[in-house]
Amino acid sequence: NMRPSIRLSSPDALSAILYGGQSSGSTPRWSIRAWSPLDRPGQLCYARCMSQSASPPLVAVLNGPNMNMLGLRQPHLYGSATLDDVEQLCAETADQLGLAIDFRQTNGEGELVSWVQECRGRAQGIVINPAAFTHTSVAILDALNTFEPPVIEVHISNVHKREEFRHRSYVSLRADGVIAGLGTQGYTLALRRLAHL
Ligand code: DHK
Repeated sequence: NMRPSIRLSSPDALSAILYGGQSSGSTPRWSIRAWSPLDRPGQLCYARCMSQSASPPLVAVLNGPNMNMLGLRQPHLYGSATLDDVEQLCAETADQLGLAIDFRQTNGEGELVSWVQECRGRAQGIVINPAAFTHTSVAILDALNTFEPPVIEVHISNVHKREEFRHRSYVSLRADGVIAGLGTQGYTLALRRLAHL
């Protein structure tokens, strides 16, 4: 039962192996398997293979107030990377994972609520850093509760190591996962998690 393999590279960072087997006649039977190089070795992602021809799953990466000041604001807490740097990091990671992202920032609570509502039926996941609204906004929690796919809450700083009022998160009542204190890497880890769900 010979199983020769041919490695193909495709433009969207997926690789594939063609398996050829001899059927009873002389016509080879071929099957194609694809996986993302970022997945654990040997893990085959048939779902991604199936979706190769369709558009990649969309993840919204939403940022709340003052995140536009990243790189300038309290660098001892938030680091020196700017929000543009974070967007680029997310875009690179999404590309590797076969995801598309819609990366946004707003200082307005209502706008963030509207963006979450717009994700319904459009995005397959949300990564959200609601910033200060995390600790105050029932409206953002309610909006997230209208969205069924996975939601990951991200905070650059470790909010639990900071003031008491930052220890409470309304968004955590909805989030499927919470990442805090891992710096801007938290965003890429959230994308990785969504790619596996
Ligand atoms: C960002 C903010 O702006 C704060 O209001 C949050 C969060 C923490 C962060 O760590 O990314 O309390």
